[in-house]
Amino acid sequence: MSERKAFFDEQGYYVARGVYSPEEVARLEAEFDRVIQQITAGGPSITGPNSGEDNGIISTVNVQQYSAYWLTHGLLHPPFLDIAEEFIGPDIILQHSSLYEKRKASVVGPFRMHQDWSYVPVRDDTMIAGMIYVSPATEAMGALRIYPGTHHSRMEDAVADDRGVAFHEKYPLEGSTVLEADPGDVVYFHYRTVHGSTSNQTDTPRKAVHVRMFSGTDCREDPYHFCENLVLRGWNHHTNSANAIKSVPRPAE
Ligand SMILES: O=C(O)CCC(=O)C(=O)O
Repeated sequence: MSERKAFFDEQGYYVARGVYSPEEVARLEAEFDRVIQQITAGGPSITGPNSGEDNGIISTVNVQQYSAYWLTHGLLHPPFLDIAEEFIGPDIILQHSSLYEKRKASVVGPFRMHQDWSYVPVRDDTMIAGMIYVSPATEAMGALRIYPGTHHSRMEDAVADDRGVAFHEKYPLEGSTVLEADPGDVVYFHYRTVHGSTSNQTDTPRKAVHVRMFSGTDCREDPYHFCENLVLRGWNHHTNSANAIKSVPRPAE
């Protein structure tokens, strides 16, 4: 087992430095900015989940539905997938990606501590995120924060909203480990790793794309939950002629 894999298995995260070259980051950032322009053209109300003027977040899911360069040179970038493969094996399926631009704001949060598993549970818990940075992410800019080693169990109430009062008392934003990063770095973390982030206190936007991936031998607990189901590497062992269609109709109740 590689040292990287041993670290990831024990700590639930890994910060990979310089996965993308400065030239690649420049193009990825330009296309990131174009996405932001496109989704804000009609005003902030058309932007995606977690967006809000008060929390400084502009977001959308699925950057690969906007930009071919992000698909071919971001998500399919061989060094990016080589590291993911060390963690979840040779069959890598895209659940979805999330683009977040975090601008200056003064709210607490905007991502209170949580685990991701309850939002997209998969049977064998192979889901990870690879968070690709195309800007710097310092503590003041609201870099990702985690509690190392918390991925060993699914915790109930580990959600970012007010349902998990006891959880938020146990895992406050203060006291967590800040994972600062440079453009081109990737922060990988397991979907049970407790994570969150504060708002950006600076005038420099923090720009990142989270790529959520699971093993092709694993499968979603809820087959009706939205999923790109795109094979980034290897094989999807659970695709069949019924679920290969993009939108699976929910049966009538
Ligand atoms: O981008 C961040 O700072 C955190 C995002 C997050 O926690 C999430 O998408 O689950």
